[in-house]
Amino acid sequence: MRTYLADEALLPEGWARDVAIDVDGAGAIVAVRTGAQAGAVEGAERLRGPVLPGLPNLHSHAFQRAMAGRTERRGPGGNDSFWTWREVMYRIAARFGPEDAEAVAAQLYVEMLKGGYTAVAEFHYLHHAPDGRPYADRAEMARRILAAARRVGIGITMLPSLYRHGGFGEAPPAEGQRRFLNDAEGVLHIVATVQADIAGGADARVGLAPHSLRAVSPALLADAVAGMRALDPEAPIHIHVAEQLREVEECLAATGRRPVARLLELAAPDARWCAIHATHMDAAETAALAASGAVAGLCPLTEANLGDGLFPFGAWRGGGGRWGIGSDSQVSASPRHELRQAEYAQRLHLRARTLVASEAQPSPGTTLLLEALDGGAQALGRPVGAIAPGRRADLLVLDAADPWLAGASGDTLADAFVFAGDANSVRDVMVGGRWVVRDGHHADERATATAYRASLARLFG
Ligand code: NGQ
Ligand code: ZN
Repeated sequence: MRTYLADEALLPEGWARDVAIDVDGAGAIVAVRTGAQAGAVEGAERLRGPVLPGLPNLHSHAFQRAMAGRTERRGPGGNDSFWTWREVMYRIAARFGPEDAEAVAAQLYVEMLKGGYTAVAEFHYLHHAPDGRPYADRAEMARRILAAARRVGIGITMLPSLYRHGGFGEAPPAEGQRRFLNDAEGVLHIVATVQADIAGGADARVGLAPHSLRAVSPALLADAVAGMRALDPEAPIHIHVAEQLREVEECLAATGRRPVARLLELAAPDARWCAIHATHMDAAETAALAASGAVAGLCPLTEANLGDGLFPFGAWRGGGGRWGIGSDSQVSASPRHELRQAEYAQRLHLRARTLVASEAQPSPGTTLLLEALDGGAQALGRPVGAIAPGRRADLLVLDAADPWLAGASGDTLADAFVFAGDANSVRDVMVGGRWVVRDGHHADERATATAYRASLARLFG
């Protein structure tokens, strides 16, 4: 058992001073006390700045880190959109080998840790060899990503993705999608393999990700979810839904329902579900999905980058909807910038400020952090996202010497952290009771970056 002392820390009920955090040998928080006097706890380690829970990243496609900044050019003829971006993404995805998958994920996960994400949900669909044939070990690619996460020390919820069709109505998959394809049995084999690898480890979990209502038929969705439930009744299930208007139109044409309405009718999502994006919902869909207890997986910077549209944040939160943030296409590995964008998108749209704050909690920074921690932890299906007994000891120590945070504490500090500055103010990062970032550096960052550069040379050389 170790005890850590923080001058101030963000607890589930808000900021507290002189916080003592007891962590057991397995990396779980066992007790939290406030008003603890310095020196009163024998052998305690003093944390070197304000402390936040590490943030859960609820949506990542790790390989897309290699594409960040390389998909911005105007294509022939212009008219660039999500769909032309996706073509570019498929061409790059086609080049990845297992070694690249691992090297790119390791680099990304180091960056995430340094930015303040201590756990990630990896929505993994790059399963097979470039010709579409499964590797000798069908779970090869998933295991490479899991290996990267373990090596650099980030918590992970591995979500093998089920992809079968190229569009609504069981359209045949396109050439660029062949590496993604499985039937229910194929994806559940990957799930079971990862589950055995993890075998009760506290910093990893496995769930399932039916890719989207475009990529799975209703029967396949039902089969795969039932199979997942047989392996783990509480496992998280994530699905992309209603990200683009074209998707809404195609879903309406094929099924007579909008995508979120269709998801509600087919799958009856509950608190074990995470609806990724859920950008385009009408008022009834928003109310019903929020009331289901499912988490909305917002990826604000990616959604801006891809021109997706605007999530109905006010109505969602008004309906008690839970939400969290994901880095998705990896244009940023910084949770504070995702949170900032979540609020800024609404400010631009509504021409108003402090939109998530309330009379009871006037700080948007604290509100955004607490809600994203809560929803993120729920979506990852792991006991993270809070400094509280029973949770993993996933902690961020901010840099008290960063001028952007000078003189700020409590809610003001949260507001400064989310809304001001560009530097990374995260100093030390602990995952499951182990320090993985110290003074802004990860012990493996050089080796990881070298392997990443070698991979990029292979992919783009
Ligand atoms: C993905 N990404 O699976 O990587 C998707 C694009 C699709 C985002 N939606 C592919 N941001 O949705 O068909
Ligand atoms: Zn995605």
